[in-house]
Amino acid sequence: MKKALILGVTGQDGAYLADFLLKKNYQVFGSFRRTSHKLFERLEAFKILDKIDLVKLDLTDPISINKVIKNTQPDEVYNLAAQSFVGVSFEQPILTSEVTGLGALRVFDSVKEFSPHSKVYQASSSEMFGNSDEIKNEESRLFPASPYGIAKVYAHKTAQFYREAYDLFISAGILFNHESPYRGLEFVTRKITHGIAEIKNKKLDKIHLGNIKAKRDWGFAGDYVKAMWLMLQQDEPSDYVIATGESHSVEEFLHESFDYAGLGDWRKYIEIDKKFLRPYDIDNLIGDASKARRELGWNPTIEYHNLIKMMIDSDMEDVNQSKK
Ligand code: GDR
Repeated sequence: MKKALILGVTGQDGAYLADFLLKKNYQVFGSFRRTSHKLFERLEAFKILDKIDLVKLDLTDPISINKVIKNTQPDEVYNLAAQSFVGVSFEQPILTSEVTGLGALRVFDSVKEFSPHSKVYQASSSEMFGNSDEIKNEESRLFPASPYGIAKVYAHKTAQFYREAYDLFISAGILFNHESPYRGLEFVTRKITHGIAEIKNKKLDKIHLGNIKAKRDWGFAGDYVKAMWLMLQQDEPSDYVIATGESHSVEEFLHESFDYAGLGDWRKYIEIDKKFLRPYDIDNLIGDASKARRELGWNPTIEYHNLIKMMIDSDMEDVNQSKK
């Protein structure tokens, strides 16, 4: 039985990936960090909490990382742990660099010292590219536009360096935005779909948003975790862009979501609130996943329109259930 260690198993991607690997018969170790909010709700929703070997680990604490890597000796390590909210990174740039940037270095170094046979997946991000009109691929220039993006570039470059210098198998997936019914409520897609369900049920009057002109390449998280796994099944490590190849603005997302929910004109329900505007934002991101299609045989199965339907249907069901 293969052993996988998922760092950050309590997040959206952690839950989808754990479910995927359990179905492939892996023994799954999942790391979590002590926090005050509901930690395991996604794993409970997937009904896999009791199937995962939970281990306590904090990316700021190398002793905890070394202990877990040494004791588990995983075949595959997935580094999904991060301070992953771009907006927060402007307010907490040092914490973001510590966790998202240096945290990755600590993981790679721990693997080098204690489990060099492990194959490692590093969660790199489209946020590393910053602003420019070109469609991004693995060779595109990195010009990050947030403390989060800068920390991800540091981790990405460190992954490439450890791969070359120490001959480790480290692959980096440059993932564009990926959403699902399990997306955190602070991210814009889920904030909208969850807000719509609450508006329909008269629990909310308006959704407060920031820059609704921004465009993103939105895919389905369930498809994207499969790409992570495929990267570690190759003979050689590499970098891969994972994206759908089309982008839509937050405005378009609003239009389509409110339309599908039968609420009519979205403008009646949206208020722009300065609080949600970032000091600097990326206007548009589109990825070219040709390399992943060619080398991994990866393809997204759920596109934008169906993603919106899936998220709204799920949020409507949750709100209706909480009424019972
Ligand atoms: P992003 O996702 O920053 O692209 O990073 P997010 O959903 O937070 O923002 C997308 C775009 O929507 C605009 N926006 C708002 N965003 C939020 N969160 N809340 C709002 O109220 C709001 N109004 C407008 C943003 O300004 C932005 O332009 C995500 C994260 O998952 C990262 O961890 C990951 O690396 C990248 O995707 C790929």
